[in-house]
Amino acid sequence: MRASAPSTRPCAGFASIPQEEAARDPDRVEVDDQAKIHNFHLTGPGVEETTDVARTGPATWEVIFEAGEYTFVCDPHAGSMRGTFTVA
Ligand SMILES: [Cu+2]
Repeated sequence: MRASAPSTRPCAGFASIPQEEAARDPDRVEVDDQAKIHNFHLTGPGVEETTDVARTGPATWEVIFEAGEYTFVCDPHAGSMRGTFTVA
């Protein structure tokens, strides 16, 4: 079988993926949940991760942060245990 040189025309399925986005490595978020009455719930552009309220111990998430505002909250105590940060 003879291989041909790749076309310079982009393949339709990949044409919309920006080069810099395709090459990005995920960030690692490490959570150490030390109580059975709390959790850690992180949401924002492209991210939806949470620990279980009744479970304790470490959790590691691989996420790709995008520009925008992210919120972290303890769901049972969302009125007081919460915060935000912005990814520029
Ligand atoms: Cu809590």
